[in-house]
Amino acid sequence: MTKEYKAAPIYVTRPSLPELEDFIPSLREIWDSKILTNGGPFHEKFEQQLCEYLGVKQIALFANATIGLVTALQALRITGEVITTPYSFVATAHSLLWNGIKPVFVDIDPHTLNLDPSKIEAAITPQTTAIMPVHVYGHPCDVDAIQAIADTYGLKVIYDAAHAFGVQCHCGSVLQHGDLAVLSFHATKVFTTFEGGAIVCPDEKSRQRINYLKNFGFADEVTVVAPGINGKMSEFNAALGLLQLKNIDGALAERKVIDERYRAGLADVAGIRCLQSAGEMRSNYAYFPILVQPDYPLARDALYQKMRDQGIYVRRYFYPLISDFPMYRGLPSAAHSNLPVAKKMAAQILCLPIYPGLPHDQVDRVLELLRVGTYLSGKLGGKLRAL
Ligand code: T4K
Repeated sequence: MTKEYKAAPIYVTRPSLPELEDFIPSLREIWDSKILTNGGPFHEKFEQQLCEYLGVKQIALFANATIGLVTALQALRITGEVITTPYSFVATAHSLLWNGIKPVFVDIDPHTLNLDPSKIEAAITPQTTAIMPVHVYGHPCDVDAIQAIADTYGLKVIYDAAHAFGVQCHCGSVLQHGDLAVLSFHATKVFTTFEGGAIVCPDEKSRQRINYLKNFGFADEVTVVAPGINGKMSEFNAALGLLQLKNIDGALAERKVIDERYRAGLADVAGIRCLQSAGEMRSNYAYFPILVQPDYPLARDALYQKMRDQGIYVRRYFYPLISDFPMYRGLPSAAHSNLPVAKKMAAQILCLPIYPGLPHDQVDRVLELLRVGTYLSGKLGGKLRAL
């Protein structure tokens, strides 16, 4: 028998915030100094401490990751065609369109759901100038294989690392890979500054160009070197970021416990596949994606609806595919025949709630509901999928 739940809603994520009292002294400092933005003291300190925490050389802070992606492409003077994944948040491809670049979609790997390196070469044309892969859910791409292709064909690599805060691969921070990597600090991310983002750069020269570009192109008071944009992070976001750095390890540890609880609880549920790590040395447990496979008694959308009816706001990240949105679907590379794996995965994906502070009995409530599908199916002789 199903149980009637009248509990509070459970969202796919909730931001992890410091105590308000701990933020007040920073706010007072900002009020007193009246330095609100344009690279103030909190901004400078946050950049420094982020580099140390993440183990990277240079960082340029941004107002959000989308402006970061747009600027990264400008900084590297990318034009023509860029190879990218259809399986991501729409901002990835939008950053290309904002630069007048044609996205060329390549299919994904069925295990990691990241861009499949073995399919990249066939998509390269004389117009290709770069590859924009995404570390989806914070699982690292096959960075070595992608770099080898980029080196062979003289392409730049810009990682959309919006999900990859704190992730380490075989050689340290995954953010060191590629020519540039772009982080998001949006409210829904493992590390949030309300809104925010950053570009991880290999050296001071590239950071300098990025800093000009994010400040209207100003190199000094009277010199404008490029048609830059306003992508600056404010002092408020930077001050919050500094506080967040103090709590991030605890937050990741809490996520890990929830991740393990889901995995243990789903191990014997037929038709539900949990995504495995992509070999990272340190994960950030940013999302908990499951694949609802054909042998699960409910179709993915029926399960999605059933959970929402119970106040559990799971999400279908990333369905629909970017390549199915109107501004992309006319591209030859957007054809479903070109993206069979992405199409299949987008139809099966469901992201379960995971965030620090999510009570374990709520995780169990989610698990119970996932098991109810199996129970009901038994009662109905496996006919539930057709209902
Ligand atoms: N690249 C990738 C791969 C990305 O995933 C993203 C963003 C970007 C680039 C661009 O990064 P930014 O320019 O945003 O820095 C969310 C986010 O808005 C988006 O940032 C994120 N990816 C994407 C995966 O998810 P929605 O439309 O699903 O968010 P929303 O508002 O429905 O929030 C989901 C749940 O989170 C809510 O049900 C409750 C909770 N929530 C949300 C917000 C905004 C809160 O508790 N508090 C909040 O303030 O897009």
